[in-house]
Amino acid sequence: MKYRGIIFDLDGVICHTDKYHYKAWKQLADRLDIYFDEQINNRLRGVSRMDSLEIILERYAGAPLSQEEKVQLANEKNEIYKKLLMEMSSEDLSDEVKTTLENLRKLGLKLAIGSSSRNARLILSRIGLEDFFDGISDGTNIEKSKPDPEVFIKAAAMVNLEPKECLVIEDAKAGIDAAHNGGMDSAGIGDAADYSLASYSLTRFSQITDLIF
Ligand code: B16
Ligand code: MG
Repeated sequence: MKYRGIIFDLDGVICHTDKYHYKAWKQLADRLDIYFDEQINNRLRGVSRMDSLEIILERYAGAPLSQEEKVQLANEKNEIYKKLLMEMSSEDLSDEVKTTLENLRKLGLKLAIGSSSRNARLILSRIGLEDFFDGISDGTNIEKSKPDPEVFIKAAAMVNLEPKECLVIEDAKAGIDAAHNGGMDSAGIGDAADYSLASYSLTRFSQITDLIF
């Protein structure tokens, strides 16, 4: 086998939380009278919460905000987002993703999460995967967010593998950059499928199995 472990991004790869991020940021943006649309929301893919807020605030015309006020705004968005996550259930895990994960496990591969989200464990529990992965590296155990490779290097260490023994699956260009910066192969899916820095391009999640040998 070419790899001994697979590191999966969470949002946009294992499941889809974009619509909840969108609704929560939109509610905050409306309250602050900031223009926000789906196109701006797309720029938030894979980006940390505070960096996402900075993107939203590019169109803010009010008085300058202190760091403390920014943290409060990010918290406000997160509370709205967490309430929306309660709408998620095991039905938000597709049969294709579930079956592919089970097949990869049967091949003896270590399976880990490498997500920027500080809500990764909550999301995994909503979709019934809280105990499935061999390692979960997320926004709670990193100092630098993607495109820094820290989240993936820590995920590899959690499953006792060298980064180069792992394949990263990502839907965000920042995530493909992170894998590249960590010297890891990556497969782009969704928004990152056509990104030139990705080692492979996926049109379907189930194609991951074809990349192992
Ligand atoms: P949170 P991923 C990322 O997750 C999302 O794609 C991105 O939109 C979000 O801003 C980021 O997590 C932080 O999320 O506010 O929950 O900590 O794609 O890296 O799994
Ligand atoms: Mg993602």
